Amino acid sequence: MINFRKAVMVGCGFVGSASVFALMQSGLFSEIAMIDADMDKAEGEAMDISHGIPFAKQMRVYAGNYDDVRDAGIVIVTAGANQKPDETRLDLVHKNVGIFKSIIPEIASRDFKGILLIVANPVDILTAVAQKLSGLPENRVIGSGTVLDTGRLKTRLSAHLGVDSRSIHAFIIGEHGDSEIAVFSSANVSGIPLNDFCEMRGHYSHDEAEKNIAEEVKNAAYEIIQRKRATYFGVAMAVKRICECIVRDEKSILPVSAMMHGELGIDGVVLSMPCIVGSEGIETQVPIKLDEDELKRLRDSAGILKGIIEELDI
Ligand code: 6V0
Repeated sequence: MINFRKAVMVGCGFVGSASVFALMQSGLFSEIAMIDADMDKAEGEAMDISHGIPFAKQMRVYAGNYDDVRDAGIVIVTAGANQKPDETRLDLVHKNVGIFKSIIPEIASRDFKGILLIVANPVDILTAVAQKLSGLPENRVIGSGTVLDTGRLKTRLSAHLGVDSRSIHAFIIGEHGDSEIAVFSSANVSGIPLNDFCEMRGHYSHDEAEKNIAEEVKNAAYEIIQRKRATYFGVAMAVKRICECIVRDEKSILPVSAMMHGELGIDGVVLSMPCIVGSEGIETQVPIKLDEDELKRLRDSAGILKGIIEELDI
């Protein structure tokens, strides 16, 4: 029987342990098993995080093994190399595909019935790899995609406009990486078109501001890695938000990595697109409006990812 109150984290490095720390505080799960190639690391992180439980909600966090996957509602994969300074996410592909070849068959062989959430980078490509290696239905293998980047965009716009980031509706779509696209054409603040709201707040140089903000969001990971060698708190909250949508069947719209089947003329490639997310994983994609330039850049982004996927030996 599937237990939606049980999660398994594969990979207990910066991202895996920060995510379990956020999930422990969320009250979403009654147990989280932590798995890592380095067993001591999994044990140490589980011990450390579990000592915070008396200050949150009762649950169990422990070092587990792949048999824990059997009845889990969600398995999250953060195992893999991270970016070093001056490395792109796409530079990680061969290392992390190799790691996925050892992890995903372990999950698939446990007759896993829940949702597989991929976070390791390059996340869109590794989601496609996990879909293929697991043989699970595509809706149940989702990537964290540009949920984090969209959070970064909202954080930046919130500071620019002096308004709560949760009142801003805007998405980063495409690759979680250098070819990502900030969709400003349909962005709005509680229904008010973004440019109108900007003018209400005394900002009139729309093109320049959009260009600067999109660049800052795209380069955020590089800036953080340069300073502290890894990024993990922001993504941990993105992981928590995606798990919330799944466990509570919220049907919220999040830009997760999803397989494209001809939408917007893009086929056979996993990209981050706004999707309705609930207990079945991805229910459906949401066709947000793009202008001509955004659509062209999305198709270019798809072309880059497709070229890489076609070269992989999976
Ligand atoms: P890290 O701190 O090096 O942790 C990686 C962990 O994976 C280590 O503890 C390893 O022991 C473990 N590991 C390696 N191979 C295996 C294996 N075969 N089985 C089990 N465990 C294994 O890296 P960090 O946690 O910083 O990053 C992990 C991944 O997340 C990287 O690919 C990052 O690029 C990616 N990120 C993804 C983000 C997103 O928005 N999707 C954001 C930030 C980082």
